[in-house]
Order: sequence, then structure tokens, then C-alpha cells
Amino acid sequence: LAGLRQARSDAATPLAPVLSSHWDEDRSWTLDAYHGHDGYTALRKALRMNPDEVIQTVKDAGLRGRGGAGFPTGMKWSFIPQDPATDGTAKPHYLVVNADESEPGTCKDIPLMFATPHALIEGVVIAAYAIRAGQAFIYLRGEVVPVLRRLQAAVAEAYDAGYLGRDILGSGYDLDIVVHAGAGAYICGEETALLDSLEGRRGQPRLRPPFPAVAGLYACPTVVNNVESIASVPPIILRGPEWFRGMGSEASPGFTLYSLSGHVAQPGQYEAPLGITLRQLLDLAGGVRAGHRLKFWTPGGSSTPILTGEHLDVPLDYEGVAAAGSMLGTKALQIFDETTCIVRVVLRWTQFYAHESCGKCTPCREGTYWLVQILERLERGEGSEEDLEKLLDVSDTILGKSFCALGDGAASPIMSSLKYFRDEYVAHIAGAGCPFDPEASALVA
Ligand code: L3W
Ligand code: SF4
Repeated sequence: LAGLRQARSDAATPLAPVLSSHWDEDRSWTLDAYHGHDGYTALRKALRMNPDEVIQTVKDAGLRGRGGAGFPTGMKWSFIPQDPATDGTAKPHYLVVNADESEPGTCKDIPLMFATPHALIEGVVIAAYAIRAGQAFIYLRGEVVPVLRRLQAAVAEAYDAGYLGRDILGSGYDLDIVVHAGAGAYICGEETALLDSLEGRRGQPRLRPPFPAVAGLYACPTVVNNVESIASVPPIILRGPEWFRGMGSEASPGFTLYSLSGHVAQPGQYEAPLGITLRQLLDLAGGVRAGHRLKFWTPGGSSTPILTGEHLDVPLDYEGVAAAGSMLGTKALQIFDETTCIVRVVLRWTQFYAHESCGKCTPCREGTYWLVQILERLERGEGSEEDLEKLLDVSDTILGKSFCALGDGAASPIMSSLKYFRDEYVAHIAGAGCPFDPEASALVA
């Protein structure tokens, strides 16, 4: 948990940490600690409600998915057929939590699960009850073994306390949770690849539609939600949709976790209402590292088009970032100062996408390979002006023409970096190499 930080209220920036408010407490991950802060009170309340009332409450709150796309959570839940016994399919319903956090720069779900696993488990029970599921899965990024152990221990505590299993809290509702560790493929964060992987197959995206809500795990109605989305549900149930709507904007209400990394004085997690700006977040994080200035940043991990110092006052909500030409995505703000070589960073990101491309579709499988070749040539100082057009051409062949969002994610940083820093690419060509000191930009090596 080194580097964990929470945005606290101050006069300039009124903030109210909800998800991260107890992360720094002694043994915050235990059931005892969670009980000390109204833990599982929201579940008791939800179980006294009709499942449809729970869905309506989340809809009224306007919670949007925190995994990158911002799809309305309550609406997604309402796509699930009402009752497995009477909806004509008699198929079981499933809840799957996407805990495969792997987007470069994104580091919010893993600390959340490590610090307060019961916040996720309570949300899982409420969400599963709402969609009438009797089985939930948490698909966790396999590399984070300490988080796996902590989640498994918390699930065992929840069973012992009667929050999981048969007849939960005497309500007649039954739910089991399986914590499943993935095998380290970025593509398994894509919801349908995750479902294939969970079923025991090689993780590759499926054609959508049908969306998982119609035919998901084992071809049954399935809700796939991000960790942070699910952990946001208990406070909404407990405090009500109006309280949630009191933060953020009309179209993007509530609080969220922003991950600040890179050339920033105090990297870490900052919880704030949606719509806060990078300028405000940098104030809380001590600014860009001493003696340096902002050059560019990502609003939502490396899959989202980069932004620059012109965009310091863009509201960090879904609409604000889209209006600036990018995407809020996972709210992973990677900060790069003036010592950073844009070509080197974009090459590094592209190598990542080429490595993680699942190979199912040609534009991404072939395109990411060729993008790496061209970027390496440019970085070595062996590129030409024609290579810049080739970069754009190959990116254009990937963007919107790939089978899943990984392809778009690979093309976005290239196209946006050429929009803002074409001169720097040209300098690599004209100077027959990188004009930056490799030691100074070592952070991105
Ligand atoms: C039923 C419909 N359901 C949409 C559901 C759909 C999904 C959700 C959002 O990608 C983005 C991507 C990454 N009936 C529906 C429907 N749904 N229409 O709504 O769907 P979609 O297609 O808008 O997005 P997505 O495929 O979920 C997510 C970006 O996030 N991203 C990724 C980060 C990576 C991680 C990670 O590391 N694990 O989160 C970062 O920016 O590029 O654009 O549930 O089923 N008609
Ligand atoms: Fe696989 Fe890339 Fe095609 Fe997605 S875009 S299906 S990751 S090859």
C-alpha cells in the first residue's frame, strides 16, 4: 500500500472521501474494522427492499461504471431478466466483478481490495441480490497474490458472519462467491474475454451483441461490473441517491478514485467528486515534481488520448474529458514533465499493446506490430517524414476497425501525440536520434 493517499477536504477543494476514508486505519481489511464504520448496514437495508427497488436506487443515483466506459450501472442491472423462474429462460443469473486491473497507470481497484475487501464483498451481495443472482465471481488479476489472499480471507469471514451462503441474515436469499485469479493477460480485462477465461478457455473477446446481460457466463444473463462500481453501491444504498447526486455533475454524479502517477510530487490515490480538475488534483498532490513543469498527461490510462498543459482546467468527468478530445477512462492520470521524450513513451505503450494483443483480429494483431517497428525506427533516429504518415495510416486502420477496445487504445496515444508533439517526432528525424537525455527520462524506461 506504499504511496496510498487520500484527498482530504481543505478550504480550496471540498472533498469527502468515501471509498478510501478508512484505508489507512489499523487492520482496515478485517471484518471488525469494517463493522466499525457501518459495515454491512447497507446490506441489511437492501435485503429489506425489493430487488427492483435496489436497482431503482442505483439508477436514481446515476452511478456510472468506473472500469473505463462509464455505462450507467443501474441501467445495466435492469437489462437482466426479472426472475430466473418466470422469465421464460429459467437460466441462472451471474454477477462477475472485473478485478483484472491492468490498464497502464491504473491502480485504484487493487488498493481498494487490499485495504477494504469487505467494501467490495458487501457491494457484491447487494448487486447480486438486485439482479437475482445466486453465484458471483471476482475475477482478480493473478499477479497480485497478497490481494488474492486478503480477498479469500475476507470472503471466509463474510461466510462465517452470515453475509454469504444460505439464507443471508435470515432473508431467505442465498449467494456464493468464488474469487478467481487470472493468468496475467491484459485482454482478460475486456469483459467478454474475461468471461471466456472464467469458463476455462483462452481469453479472447466475443462478438457483442449479445451483451453479457443477455448471454454472458455460460450463455446466461450476467452483469460484469468493475470493482470500484460495486464498492460504490453500499454507501449509495445507505445514504440515498440524493446524497450521491450532491457530488459531481448532473450527468456524472458522485465521487471517484483518481490515480496519480509519474512526475508528480506525491503519487497515489486521490478520491474526489467527479468533475475535479487536474489543476486541483495537482495542488493536493504537491504539484509536478520540484523544478519541473507539466508536458503531457493521460486522463484515463494509456488507452485514452493524451492531453497537455492547455487542459489543466478540464473537468475530469465523462463529458468534460470527451469535450477536450479524450476519455475519462479509468481516471489514471499519468503525469509527464518536460524531460520526457514523447516518442519514447508512445513506443513503450505501443510495445505493451503489441505484446497484449490477443491476435484475434488483423488490424490490431498486425497493426500494433508494425507500429512498434516504425516507432523503434524513429526513436533510433533512423525514421523519415514518411514514417509519420505511416504511423497515422496504420493507426487509422486500427481505430474503430478492431474487434475490441484494445486496438483503439493502441492507436489513441499515437494519434494524439502526433497532434500535439509532431515537432518532437520531426526533431528525432532531423537530429538522427532522441534529443532528450535518456537519464532524465529514465522514469518511463
Ligand atoms: C447491454 C447494451 N449492455 C453497452 C455494457 C457492456 C459493458 C458496458 C460498457 O470498454 C472501456 C474501453 C477501454 N446492452 C449495452 C450494454 N453495454 N451497451 O456496458 O460497454 P462499452 O462497450 O462502452 O465499453 P467496454 O467494452 O466495457 C471499457 C477503456 O474502458 N479503458 C479500459 C481500461 C481497462 C481496465 C482494466 O485494466 N481492467 O479497466 C480505459 O480507458 O479502452 O473503451 O459492460 O456490456 N446495448
Ligand atoms: Fe484481440 Fe486486439 Fe482484436 Fe481486441 S483488437 S480482439 S485484443 S487482436
